[in-house]
Amino acid sequence: MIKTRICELIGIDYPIFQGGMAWVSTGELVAAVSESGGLGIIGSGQAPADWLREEIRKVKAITNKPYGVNVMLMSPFVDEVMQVILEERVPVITTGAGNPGKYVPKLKEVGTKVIPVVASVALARRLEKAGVDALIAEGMESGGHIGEIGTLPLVPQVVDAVRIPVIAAGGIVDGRGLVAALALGAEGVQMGTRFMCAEECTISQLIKDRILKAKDRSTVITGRSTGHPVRCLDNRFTREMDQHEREGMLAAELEKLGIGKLRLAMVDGDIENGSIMAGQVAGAVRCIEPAAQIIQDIMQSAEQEYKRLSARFGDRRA
Ligand code: TUI
Repeated sequence: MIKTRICELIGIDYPIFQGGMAWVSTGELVAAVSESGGLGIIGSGQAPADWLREEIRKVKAITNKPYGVNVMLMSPFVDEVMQVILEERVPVITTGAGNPGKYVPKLKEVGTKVIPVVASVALARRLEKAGVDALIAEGMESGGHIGEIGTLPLVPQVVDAVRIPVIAAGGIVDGRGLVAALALGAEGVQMGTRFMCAEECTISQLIKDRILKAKDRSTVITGRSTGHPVRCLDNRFTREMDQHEREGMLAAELEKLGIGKLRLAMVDGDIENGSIMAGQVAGAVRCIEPAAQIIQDIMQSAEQEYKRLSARFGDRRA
């Protein structure tokens, strides 16, 4: 049985987080993941507070198990979203795209566990000092808004810099990834792209089909010149953005062209003009299956992989 400090800290059976994804991880998927023993996380993105409260209530109506909310710190509604989180006594929050330090004391007061996503050692150190409970070290293999360091170099450097538990994210899709993350010193994994293809995920079927068709080189990074690089599946939208960037379009104009494009992809299923944020593992997602099956498959194959490694390389005297 693979159990770590993170399982104990938040009361989950398996050290698997379903990454909070705007327009993707809504109440249905989150409840299914949490009910299966992982941690489902609502992606609040740039949604208003009322929307979030409804999704939280959906989850609470289906499961009594712990769940989380991801707060996108660049959202114009971030303060109202934090207020809903405090009022609804959300068990766990994760944060992305910024430094959540100023919210930590109030969240801790109501018992919400705070687990920020970091893409650098410097921010990891600062947030441990601010009192967060754990960290997610996310490499640039991830989908969506990304940092600059790959998961393999980032995770051990963050692990060595802090004492709180670290969860690895970016480029993880199966049991081999979980064992690799544990080898790097992480105590769990966060996965987004694979859960996009969970049966309970309510995104357009056209997006799920597009992920199943993806290959290893199907993702690209756009928006480097804006300071907010984003990884998505290659399509008409990314090619147009790329051309605008090469022609020197200003950051503000580029950002304007991105508005509404994530929803256009995930909800409306526009696979050419929408922004299909997904990680480099898109090429390794094989099928659409229930969230419970994804979690069982990861845990089973991780244990198998661990046994294979022990039999091949383990010291039998140990
Ligand atoms: O946040 C994410 N992934 C996201 S957010 C998102 S919505 C969006 N859409 C367009 C542009 C920007 C956002 C889609 N995907 N992942 C977590 C993450 N956080 N990755 C990288 C970071 C990060 C980056 C810089 C965290 C902190 C940071 O610096 C903060 C500081 O003050 O040092």
